[in-house]
Amino acid sequence: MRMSQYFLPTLKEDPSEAQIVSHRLMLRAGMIRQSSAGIYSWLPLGLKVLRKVEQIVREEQDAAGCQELLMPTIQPAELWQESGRYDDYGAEMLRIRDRHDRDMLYGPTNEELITEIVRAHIRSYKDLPKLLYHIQWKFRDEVRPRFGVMRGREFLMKDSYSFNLNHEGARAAYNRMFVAYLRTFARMGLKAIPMAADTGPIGGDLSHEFIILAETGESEVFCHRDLLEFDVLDEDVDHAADLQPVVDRWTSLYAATDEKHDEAEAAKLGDALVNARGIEVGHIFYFGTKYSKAMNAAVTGPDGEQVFPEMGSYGIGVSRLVGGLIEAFHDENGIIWPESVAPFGAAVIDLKVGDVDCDAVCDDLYAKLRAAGVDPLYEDRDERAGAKFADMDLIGVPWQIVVGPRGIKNGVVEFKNRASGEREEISAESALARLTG
Ligand code: 5CA
Repeated sequence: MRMSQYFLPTLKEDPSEAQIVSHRLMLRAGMIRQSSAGIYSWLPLGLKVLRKVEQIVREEQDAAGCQELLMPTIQPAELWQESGRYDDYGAEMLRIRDRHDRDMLYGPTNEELITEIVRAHIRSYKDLPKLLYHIQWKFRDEVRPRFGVMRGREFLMKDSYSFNLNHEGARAAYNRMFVAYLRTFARMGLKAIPMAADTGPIGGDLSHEFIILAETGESEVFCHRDLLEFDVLDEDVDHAADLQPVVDRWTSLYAATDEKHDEAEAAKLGDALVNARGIEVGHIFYFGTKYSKAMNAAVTGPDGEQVFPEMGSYGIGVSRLVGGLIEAFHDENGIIWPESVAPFGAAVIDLKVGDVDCDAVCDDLYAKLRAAGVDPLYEDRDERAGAKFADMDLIGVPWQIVVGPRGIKNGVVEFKNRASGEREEISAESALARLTG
């Protein structure tokens, strides 16, 4: 992408409405634009990151044997009346009436809709287990939408639903999602810690929130210091195997959100107790037959009897993760994207646009990086060097190749790493080789 043509409305000044760094940087980097309280448009740069995050989530769901489908955002009220949640959900639910006076709603979650689909199509125990997910916009009329995409009213969620014949099967599905979540967040460079959590309006008695630690997090959390050192990517994960040992390892040390915090238990940790603030990026629930019974979604069991599938649901805040990533990765100059979610793989910065030699080196680098699939951003605007550096640091592309007339005379470009700030003078060919392996 050429900067001269890119729709990237960056801001020089800090927007006054933003209270936390991720919100401030998302506005300054031209990633989002608020349309009304807690509702945002995703501009090209923001959307690129959102899609990268979404793709990692999708790959790990697929790897765990979860099948993608897509349910609508607008749902009929009847299904929620069947489950009993139409009234329970309260003012957070956006209720709509269509032209035929039918009560509809903008889905805050999808337990009812997925149960209706399974009820219609799955009649026999032979068709279980099933693990299904979608990535779809949700609406919750939050009392206090704030912190940009962190607590929005409209937000993108990945939600999965498991249907099993018995408790053991349901627990295996829960474990699969537990491990898929650890892998998902780790691939984004995030340290997400599973913590015992409350179930709220979703229900059930087994639940974990996945929390990344950040000063601006909305939840107060408590955990054993050693959990911060665990790394799931070190482990060989086979989703077909029994994952209980992996889950046991991750839940062997104390970790709880505020609501589940047990002072006496925590006191036993002494100095090893971390009391911090955290951002909930995922939440998984096991709630047995709560919805299958209420909605009469029975299957025929092996002996012809009626069995209500055991269910769980598993959410990831896809749009919230974009803010969470910035909370975890930034400095005073802007965002520092981990490579796995970076909007562009590298930037080529032409310091003297119009200079035949600079333009030729940059054009060549840009073409070769594109051909190699690096997805480069080409800073080809006729701007001051200072402004170019500031914008590039702000939007956080992991690698920058700076091309100027002085370097070209010596046969070198500057190769800069955004995260470490380290700069090296190397040939354009070496820079290319570094990025294309
Ligand atoms: N049905 C279950 C699991 S699919 C469910 O809805 N769980 S949830 O309420 O915990 O939401 C799942 C995830 O969505 C949360 O962990 C959080 O990361 C994200 N989320 C929830 N509310 C918001 C919000 N207002 N803005 C942004 N993300 C949100």
